[in-house]
Amino acid sequence: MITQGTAFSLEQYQEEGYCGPIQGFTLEEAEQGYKRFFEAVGQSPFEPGPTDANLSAWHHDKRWAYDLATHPSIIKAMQQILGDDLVLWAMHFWYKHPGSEKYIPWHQDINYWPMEPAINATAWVSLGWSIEENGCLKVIPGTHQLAVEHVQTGDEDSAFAEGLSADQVDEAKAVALEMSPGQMAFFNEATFHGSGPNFSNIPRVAFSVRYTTPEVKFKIEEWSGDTSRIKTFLVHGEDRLHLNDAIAGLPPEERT
Ligand SMILES: O=C(O)CCC(=O)C(=O)O
Repeated sequence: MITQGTAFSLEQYQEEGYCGPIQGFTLEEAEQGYKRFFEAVGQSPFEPGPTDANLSAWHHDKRWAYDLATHPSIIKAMQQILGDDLVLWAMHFWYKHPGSEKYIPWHQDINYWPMEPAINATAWVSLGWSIEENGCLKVIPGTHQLAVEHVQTGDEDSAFAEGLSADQVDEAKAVALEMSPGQMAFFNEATFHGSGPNFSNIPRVAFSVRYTTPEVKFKIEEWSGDTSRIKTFLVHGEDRLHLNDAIAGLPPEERT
């Protein structure tokens, strides 16, 4: 069910490991981001289809993506969660074209990330409609306290090779975060989350951004994925520790 979107609640985030949907962006901002997304993958929003484009780290060189990633409503909530010193370290667009059979298996993000200590807050922003039929984001409240081993999914429709095994996940407790354009949700590095295929004719266009604090060191040499996706941008406050200077990024200046 699409709801109005409440205010960010730190209490809910801390107790349940997530908070949302919240009306973070205006409808105009979301529509602009939606259009920019399709422009960037070379498609018309009226004829959305599969894409082979790399959907990660667009904020490194596209100013509009950087502006989405550092939107004031995201920063405001991140300040409550993480404090004043904020480091943006990753961004990914999550796109499911109409009829896409791919699903995101239940997982905990921290399983894939070598960061120490494990401190992360993710903002997941819906630029279009996210509903059950097009595979909206789902979370399982309270799972953010758990550390669970991941297994091979062995399923070609799974977007990830590793996920949580079915016996670890109580799907009856899952909350489907249906969202209208501009709504967003926050969750932490351990919260169980995933999403189903897109059985509808409505594309699901969203992005997530990952924030941490300067005390976290990225062990980039242990990363098995594409390390060029990881750069640290100090977007608020100060970095007194300089643990990640080797992978520090600068905001793109051009409005591309
Ligand atoms: O968009 C989705 O369905 C999954 C998103 C996700 O796994 C994430 O943001 O960490």
